[in-house]
Amino acid sequence: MEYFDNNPRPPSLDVHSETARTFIEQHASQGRRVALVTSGGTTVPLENQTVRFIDNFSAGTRGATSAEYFLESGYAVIFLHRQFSLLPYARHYSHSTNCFLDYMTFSSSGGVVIGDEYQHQMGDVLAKYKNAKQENTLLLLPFTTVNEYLWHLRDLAMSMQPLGPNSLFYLAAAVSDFFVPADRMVEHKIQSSEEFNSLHKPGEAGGAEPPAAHMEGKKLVIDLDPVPKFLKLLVDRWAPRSMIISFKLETDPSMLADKARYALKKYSHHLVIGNLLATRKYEVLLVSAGGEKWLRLPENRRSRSVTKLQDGVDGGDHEVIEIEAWIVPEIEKLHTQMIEKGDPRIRDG
Ligand code: PAZ
Repeated sequence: MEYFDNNPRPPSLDVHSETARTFIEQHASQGRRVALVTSGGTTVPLENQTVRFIDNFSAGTRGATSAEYFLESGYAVIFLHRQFSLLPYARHYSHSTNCFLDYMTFSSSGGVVIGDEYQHQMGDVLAKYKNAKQENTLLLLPFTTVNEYLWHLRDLAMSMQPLGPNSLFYLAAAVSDFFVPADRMVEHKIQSSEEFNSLHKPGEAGGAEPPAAHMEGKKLVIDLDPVPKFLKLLVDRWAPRSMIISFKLETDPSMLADKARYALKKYSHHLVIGNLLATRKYEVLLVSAGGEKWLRLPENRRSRSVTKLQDGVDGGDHEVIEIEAWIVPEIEKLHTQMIEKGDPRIRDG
């Protein structure tokens, strides 16, 4: 594919590929299903020595939470995530709403211990985390840019091919639709002051065209190329025997179902999960060849807490449910059907 001829292979890929291959071989030999979960937003750098970049919205909550439920369901998980976004298990304690230090206190002897009120919840998370480590069922691979993401996705998909239908792609990352191709990227920081920006000339980035991001007078002009439709390639070429689940994020409720249906038709994969930015934590729309279904948490089971220290209860006495606890079993069921009865897309001709 032209994209990979023209955009540089990330230096981290060789080591990540090697680690992933070993991980996949281990789980293939144990007959375990492997899920590649992508998570977090990709960046689009404007300069090669990057000072400025465009980002995509995503905290990584969907990916990190789902990864935990896949692990609980017996999958091994390759967690391809935006560097410094939320991670499975650590997500409960790591982000800015709560500092992990808030969970700690001094014991009577002066040592540091977990506060009594957090012992139970933390012990639970710790046990699952330790189990994933011991069984080597969770592999964390970071990306930052959309280019790193695409190279990793292709490479991991090829490495997962020997797993056949025992492999699953859960594409929760928010991937940029536009990017700056390598031959239109300037090397150095774009100068905002007119005295210096006259140094930037058309063709400076090395290609025939002007740099994708450049100053015109006082204005920064950014002219991005479309990111190639990688989902088509994943479905048709890189992972033709895998179960593939994509996400569709919208902000306009009137568009969500149509866009999700359109994506399913266009890419012919297994499932599109539609979600709205404002309600993504408690409702999603599942669209597959078998039909459509909303998963909606009851009001009294949605997390209303602004801080994680209060997570677990909703202010009443109902336990909070994470919507991923409902999404992942739906997927597991579809995946089992596909493994046992064959790929519905192929049977239906
Ligand atoms: O990471 P998060 O929990 O804050 O958000 C999750 C999400 C909305 C990014 C994800 O559910 C999603 O829809 N990902 C695909 C986005 C897209 O490219 O359409």
